[in-house]
Amino acid sequence: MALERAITEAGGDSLRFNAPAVGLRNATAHQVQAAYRDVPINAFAVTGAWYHTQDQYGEWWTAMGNWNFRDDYVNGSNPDDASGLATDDVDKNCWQNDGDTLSAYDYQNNYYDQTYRHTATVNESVWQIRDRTQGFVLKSDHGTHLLHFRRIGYGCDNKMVAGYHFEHNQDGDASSWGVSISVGVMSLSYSGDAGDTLKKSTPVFYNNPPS
Ligand SMILES: [Ca+2]
Ligand SMILES: [Ca+2]
Repeated sequence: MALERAITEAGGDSLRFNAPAVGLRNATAHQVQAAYRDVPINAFAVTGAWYHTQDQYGEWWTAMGNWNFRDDYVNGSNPDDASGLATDDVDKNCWQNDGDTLSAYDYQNNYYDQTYRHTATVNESVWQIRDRTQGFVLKSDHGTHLLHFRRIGYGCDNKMVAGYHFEHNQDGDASSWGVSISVGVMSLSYSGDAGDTLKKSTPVFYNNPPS
């Protein structure tokens, strides 16, 4: 708030500014600074899908979530971002959790390894992404989050549902967060200041088992 403080000291908040880049006219210094600080709604997008794999080693349904920042969005900072994938209706008589993975890349597809598993249950997977910038590049520009189920039996209807969630945050000081997640929603509780956050969720998505 250095700008606002300087303006207050120079004569108060009566000064008005135009900031067309963030859609503001005749705004106070405080409003302009807040608008530039917020994470823009189009900073990133999320998608989700199930895919099916079958080979000589077995058969799997995999829930997949993807996030992708605008290539020109370059702001990564504390706290860690959150990538969350949740499933439901997976009949464990036929399908066994077979692990989760997350892969992150910059916009030129260079792999970024500063990602950490936060929570893994039989139906859910949440990872932390240490979003950082280097040379005007966001190291975690995009990535893929997978949760695999391997067939262990027959006789189920094999219908499954999933939801994918991604929360970006920046310029906070919280050192950690806790999470609750379902296919419909993911909620983070930060240990301190979250900074500015933007969360996006896919609609719940279904697999398409052969009948
Ligand atoms: Ca991108
Ligand atoms: Ca962050």
